[in-house]
Amino acid sequence: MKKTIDLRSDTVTQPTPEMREAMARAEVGDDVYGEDPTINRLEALGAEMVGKDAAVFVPTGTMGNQVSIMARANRGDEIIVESNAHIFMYEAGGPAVLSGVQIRTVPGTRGAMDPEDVKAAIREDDIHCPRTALICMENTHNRSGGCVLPLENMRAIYELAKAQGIAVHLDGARVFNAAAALGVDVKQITKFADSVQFCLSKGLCAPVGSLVAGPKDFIERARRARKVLGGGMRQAGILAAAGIVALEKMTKRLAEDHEKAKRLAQGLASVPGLDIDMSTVQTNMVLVGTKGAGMDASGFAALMERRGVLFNPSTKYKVRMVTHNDVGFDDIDEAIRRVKEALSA
Ligand code: TLP
Repeated sequence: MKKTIDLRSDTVTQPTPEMREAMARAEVGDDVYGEDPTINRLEALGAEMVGKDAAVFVPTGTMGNQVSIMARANRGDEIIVESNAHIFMYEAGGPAVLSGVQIRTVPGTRGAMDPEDVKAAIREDDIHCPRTALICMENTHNRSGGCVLPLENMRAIYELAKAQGIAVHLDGARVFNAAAALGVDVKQITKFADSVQFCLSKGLCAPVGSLVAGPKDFIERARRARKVLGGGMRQAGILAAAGIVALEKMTKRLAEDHEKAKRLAQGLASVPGLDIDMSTVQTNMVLVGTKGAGMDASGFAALMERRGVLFNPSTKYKVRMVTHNDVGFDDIDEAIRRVKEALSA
């Protein structure tokens, strides 16, 4: 049996042995009473790492984004989001369902909105118009293939939002990948947002969980919103214990996943028919165009699934491959070999 090489997402990562040990030993309590010492430790650590006053532990990145919107917006408000953002594309209409807000999209270049476009999208104070309650950015940007938002772009958007008294939220599901790619402390990124959601369960390998961090009063509202959504967990310190390992240890190894993505991209770029824009291979994702190989993305994914290499279509003619802790450099070489074999057959 050939080994399956799973490049569908970094969400498929298994918790590390150190995480499992920490989970088994975790001291726990009822977190709805604020009595889980391990969750309290994770929240304090997470807040400190991203330079915010407080944090709240949530089960998923989606819930993290949604409670952030709920804590900022009133019904009938509008939020500004990049047109390919996860919040707009993949959260099942959550902002409309949960917060009663409408989304105003602004196009991006590799996820980065033009500050002039953002400025133009902010509503006037007019009885006819919705109120602009929040501006969201996403770093790294998933649908552009894990591209990193330039810090200057984030700064410009943050400053114009501040000038108008509008809050900024960062969907930082993979913000530690962005920090690793830029070679900066993550605070250099999160300082351009009032709140940030970051995932422990993706490249950082925890089985479950995200943190939302921001000012104290905002986190109190987010905690209440989490309760509304049924996300008030009890002895979830078992999960937070893995999250602590994720933050303390796994944030330091992400550059290795980026090296694997580069190696994968370089290997596949030489395969006739496949098309890769190397300048977008900045973190742990590779977008591969399939049109030249006479296949659409789902055809290519199905072909390779039969050969034990898993990845997902991203658009009609592009697949997304994601590197992570559970694929080694040898797996990357093997995946390239299997693709070459499949396309020459
Ligand atoms: N992304 C998943 C899928 O939902 C697409 C993936 O495999 O990449 N923000 C961003 C930028 C994300 O990429 C994701 C997950 C989330 C939020 C949501 O996190 P979860 O899956 O924990 O709800």
